[in-house]
Amino acid sequence: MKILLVRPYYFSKLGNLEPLSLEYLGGLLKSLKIPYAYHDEYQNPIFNRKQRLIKRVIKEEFDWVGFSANASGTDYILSVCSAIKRLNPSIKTIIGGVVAELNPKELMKDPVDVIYYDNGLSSLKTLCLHNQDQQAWATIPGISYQENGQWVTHKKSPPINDFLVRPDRDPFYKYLDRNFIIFKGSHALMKTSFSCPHDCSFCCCRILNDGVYTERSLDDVIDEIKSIDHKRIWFIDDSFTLNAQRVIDFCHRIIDEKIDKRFACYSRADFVTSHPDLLPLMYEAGIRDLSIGLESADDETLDDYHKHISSTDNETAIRLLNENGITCTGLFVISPKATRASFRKLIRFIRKNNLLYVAFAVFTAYKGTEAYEEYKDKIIRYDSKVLDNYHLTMKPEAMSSFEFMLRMWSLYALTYPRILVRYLFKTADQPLRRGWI
Ligand code: B12
Ligand code: SF4
Repeated sequence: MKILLVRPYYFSKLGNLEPLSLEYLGGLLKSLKIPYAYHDEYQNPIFNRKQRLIKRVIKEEFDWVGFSANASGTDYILSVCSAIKRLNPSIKTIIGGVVAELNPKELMKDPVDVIYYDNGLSSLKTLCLHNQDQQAWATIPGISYQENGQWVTHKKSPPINDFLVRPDRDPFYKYLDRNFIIFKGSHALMKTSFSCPHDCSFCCCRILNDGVYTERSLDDVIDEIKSIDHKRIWFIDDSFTLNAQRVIDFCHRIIDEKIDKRFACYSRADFVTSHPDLLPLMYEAGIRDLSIGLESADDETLDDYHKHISSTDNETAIRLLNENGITCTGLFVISPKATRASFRKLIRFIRKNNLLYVAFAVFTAYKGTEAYEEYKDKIIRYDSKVLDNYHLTMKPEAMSSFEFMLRMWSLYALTYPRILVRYLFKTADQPLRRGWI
């Protein structure tokens, strides 16, 4: 078995980060001594990318090609699988990732050999060890494959609270000079917990791991942190602060063991407002950046999203973080119900609360979420290309699509110049500071 691990190209100017999903697969393959290579399209020129990938598969004689699929890459992945099969039908194609896990039916197409949606990597280990013997696949949980022209689907393994292996961080170190989060510098990625118990209607993260929130052991987490040769780490847990006691234990371990790193993570406003006393400890441990799903400046929209947090709570959270020297990165989801007044209100909210770092996503009802069930009849476009939070998938209720997108991009135009100037003046990491410089 010789496998090529592919991350399809995606549009993003806001960051260039390691393909952690593939690095975990690489870690497993390395432990099994199975030859593998990475093909990260984000690091290659975009033109000719399909031909380049297919040429590499054939030239380097890979007999398996594995793709990590987000909704925005699915159509492309399927078209590459078709092209590979046309050239050499004996090459096996396997697809994993969020789409496989939440929506495997979408991938049940002829050029696909295996869909991998299991929790964790133990089934992949078994599959790698029995890759030639399709009869042995019959007992592997969390996979789907064709048998006599029919798709066979297997139940998943129970939720996991650990990966079997450490990621192989070769791609991270190899492309470190290109690695960045806009205006925040390079970051290594780490995942220390799985899923989220909250019920935000648009969120697909909460459905992963069968919707069960679990945590890796702190010993293991600390051990991995020490093994990463980089100063800044971004915990990409869906929310790193769901368990306050774990946050406290984490901070004490970092401080006691004199680990000198800077951490960023996702969190919720209600954690900050319920535990303001923990913020100085978090700062001391090196946690300097909390990305918080503030979502909207309107309470009705927050209710609509099932956020269970009010706009006033969001304001309190931003103030508390600013006062404690921790950057609050505000993440907003712009609803198709947004009116002109709500766009204006959002800008006023950002200015009033001295929020520097912000990111805006167009509301997208991903399959598998509650929002999809609510909005599916209103969806007018659902091809992969538009499933990237930068495009509309349904008609805005209060204005034309053109005006909505214009207002959406204006949000960036009105906020990013200030971040740029503060970044250039090296004051972007001083949350209490107001103004442009
Ligand atoms: C970090 C992150 C990013 C980073 C880096 C992405 C990356 N690593 O490639 C950045 C910021 C660049 C990013 C960009 C985007 N992201 Co993003 N991202 C995430 C996040 C927070 C973590 C992903 C991750 O690395 N997890 C850790 C790894 C180890 O876990 P994993 O991906 O689940 O992989 C495991 C299994 O799925 C499986 N597996 C994965 N791939 C494969 C392949 C094979 C062959 C096999 C066998 C198994 C397998 O094995 C892994 C180990 O168990 C997720 C949220 C989440 N909870 O997943 C969103 C998430 C994946 N992103 C999302 C989106 C929408 C995007 C963007 C479109 C946003 C944008 N407008 O920029 C882009 C597009 C990226 C793309 N590749 O297409 C959505 C996807 C929604 C969907 N239904 O597809 C998610 C779920 C967040 C959300 N909004 O709900 N993202
Ligand atoms: S948006 Fe955040 S808080 Fe809400 S369910 Fe998803 S991960 Fe949890």
